[in-house]
Amino acid sequence: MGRRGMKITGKKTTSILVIAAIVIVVLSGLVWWNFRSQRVTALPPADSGAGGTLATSVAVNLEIPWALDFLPDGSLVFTERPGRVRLIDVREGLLPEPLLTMTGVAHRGEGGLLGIAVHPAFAGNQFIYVYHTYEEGGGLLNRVVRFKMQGRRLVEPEIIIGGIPGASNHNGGRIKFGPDGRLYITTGDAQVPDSAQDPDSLSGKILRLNDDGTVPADNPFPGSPVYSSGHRNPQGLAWDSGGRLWATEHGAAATDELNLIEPGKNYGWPVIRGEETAAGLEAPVIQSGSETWAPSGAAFAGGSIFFAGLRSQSLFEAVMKDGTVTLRRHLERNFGRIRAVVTGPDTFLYLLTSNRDGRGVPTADDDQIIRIDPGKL
Ligand SMILES: [Ca+2]
Repeated sequence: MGRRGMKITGKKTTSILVIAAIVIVVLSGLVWWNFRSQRVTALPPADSGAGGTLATSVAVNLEIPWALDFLPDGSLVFTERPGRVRLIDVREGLLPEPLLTMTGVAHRGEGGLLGIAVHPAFAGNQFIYVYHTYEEGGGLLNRVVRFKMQGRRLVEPEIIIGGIPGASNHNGGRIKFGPDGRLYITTGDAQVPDSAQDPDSLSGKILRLNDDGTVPADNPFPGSPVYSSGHRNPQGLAWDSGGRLWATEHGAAATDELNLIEPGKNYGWPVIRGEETAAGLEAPVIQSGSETWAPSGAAFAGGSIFFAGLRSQSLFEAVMKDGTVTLRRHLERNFGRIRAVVTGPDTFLYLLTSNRDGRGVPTADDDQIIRIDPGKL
């Protein structure tokens, strides 16, 4: 019937059909091109490193990015220390408007808007957690706040834990969900070294909480959020394939540390440092001796713990093999100060530079998020 009908209606219908077909083809092409170009400006495809590209810039002209995490669709959320939470949409790229410009952030010294963590069940609850410094009663404190992502905004702030001692330096600030679904939080000694040894103080600790801020029943000290103590200024957390927790820590004038964290243990600050040991105190697995790494964020990938180096302007890799740990150093002075390293869902490493934090020498593109192919290091 159709073929016969077309013959009957003649040339006019044929012309309309041809024009319609051309319009459809052109529109499809535009949609495809637009989609493709958006993907290119967003996250470079995972195979773009083929042929020798070690590093790809994912975002430029940022202001002191401190932490990042991934949403289930592969988009990235990250903090900028002055108080912004921003989104790199997997299709549209870096959005000019922040998801949130936080009020009440005390951006002083090393403090400000620091850690960020996406809830493991984000697809169901849309929860995103941040750690930030704030001012109260003339002093500085830190807290973790949970938001709900609604469209392209973060709404309904809920304080998960507050009153963590703060200072212009030594605020800790890394937050991450562990494989056990608990939220782990690093806190600094807030420039009061002895507080790291005080079991009743939240400073100089790694804390462990349920996602609503309550204390898990299986924490090492009943009723306390304290998971480990004796830390000076830990800023990196990563779990290896065996579920073991590793943490990086800024030492005093060098003696930076990589520690294997076990519940209830005391990591020694300020009683021991460097190679020193003492009964009841844990020595680091590796430490920097007279060198300064200034280690911050950490990530596990390919059997190694990677960690970012600020003063050292390097990406470190603690290679774990046959029960020994060997340190390798990568990208020295390639990108300046490195604040964090995160393993992406594509198994690439994502680095955050920190060249605009007042201690670096920024280039025209700084600060940046850079994707690294770990297979090419
Ligand atoms: Ca220590």
